Amino acid sequence: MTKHFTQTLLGTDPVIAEALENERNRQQEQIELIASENIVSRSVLDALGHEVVNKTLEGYPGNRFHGGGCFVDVMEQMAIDRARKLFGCTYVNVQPHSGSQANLAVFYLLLQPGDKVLSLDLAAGGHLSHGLKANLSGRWFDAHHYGVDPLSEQIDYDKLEQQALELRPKLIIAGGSAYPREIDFKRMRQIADRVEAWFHVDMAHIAGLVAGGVHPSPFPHADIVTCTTTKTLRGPRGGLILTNREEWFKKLDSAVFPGVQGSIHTQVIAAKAVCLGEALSEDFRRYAVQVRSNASRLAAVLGERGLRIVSGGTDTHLVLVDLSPKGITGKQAETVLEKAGITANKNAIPNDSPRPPEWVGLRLGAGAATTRGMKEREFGLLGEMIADLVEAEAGGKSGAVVERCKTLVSKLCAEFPVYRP
Ligand code: DSN
Repeated sequence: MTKHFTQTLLGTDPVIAEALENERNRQQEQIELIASENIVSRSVLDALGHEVVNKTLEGYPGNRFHGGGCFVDVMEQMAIDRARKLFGCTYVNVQPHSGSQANLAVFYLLLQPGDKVLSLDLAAGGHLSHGLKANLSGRWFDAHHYGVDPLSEQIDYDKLEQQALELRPKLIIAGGSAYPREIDFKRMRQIADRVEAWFHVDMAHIAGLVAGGVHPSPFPHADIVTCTTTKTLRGPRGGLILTNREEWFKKLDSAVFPGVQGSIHTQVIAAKAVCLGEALSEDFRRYAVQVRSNASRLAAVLGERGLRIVSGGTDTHLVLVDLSPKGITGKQAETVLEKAGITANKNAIPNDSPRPPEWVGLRLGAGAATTRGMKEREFGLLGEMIADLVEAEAGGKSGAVVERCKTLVSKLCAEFPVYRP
């Protein structure tokens, strides 16, 4: 046998082997609060690291452009069937390489360049693939955005309706990456119907909450739904497209391949099937309930400690903090948290500066730490630590607080290990 098949990474590429080991340790030793992250199961990792990665395939189960696809057909069909059951819909495409690719395929299916799109503003929690000028979706399509009410910081559906009536968009998009509240899909459907627009829900962040029954489903209201399998759904990096509109089934197949993608990522298809199977379990429903409860606890403690929570709370896994009353930026908060071993990210809040270094938002998510087994008690402690760190940073003297929090973070990480006991 050639050594190609026997040498380990440590032997062939110690630089990358070491970086991977460091990343593994980082994940064990830091508490992950980035809202788009989670920690996949050992079974999902097994699928991602499998020899199936070697297989090239285009097309769909039973109708491939290459031979040798019979086992991947089983995996892809299983992923499709499980996603259908999980989300209660008739068509699922499991091939998109990411959520952005899934969204691009929807644009490809429904729009012509120059068509009008109405989506949530990025600073109000939208997503770049919904028409940001710097993204292809904003360059090739005429994207307009709705915001949130200045007082409630939640979607103002009456205003959105007015905007839709004036604009007459071809597509209205709900969802994004930093909107912490429940979305009224029924109301948005009514608005879309009034202006004869298609209604697309991008449930990337909340897919796991929908699957677990703790957030209303976009079905039956949406014409089309996209998501990632990554975030609260706790699977591999990749996207899904779902619909019940039979007239689109074949067109959607073609929109994904060959419309915007070539061959599939076979190892990811296998891992998607695994994560979708997991999401059908009672354990996952309990997980989703715990995620929401943990996020609520985090928001409550931060609020009690005098931090301003955008929209006053959360209905999801996500908490958005406005740091402007404390006089520090999101970047400063992100940095001081990381020094203490807590990973989070700066984020725009409604009406924030267009310049990321000036953003005053801090986005926190409960998905990953809940997977480690942390509950309300630990999220209460995390809230206290975050408040202490923000105050210390605002006061210009964070050293001692960072050291104290680091010790507590280490204890929590040891108590709730990742992969290895
Ligand atoms: N959309 C980005 C986020 O929410 O962090 C990545 O998925």
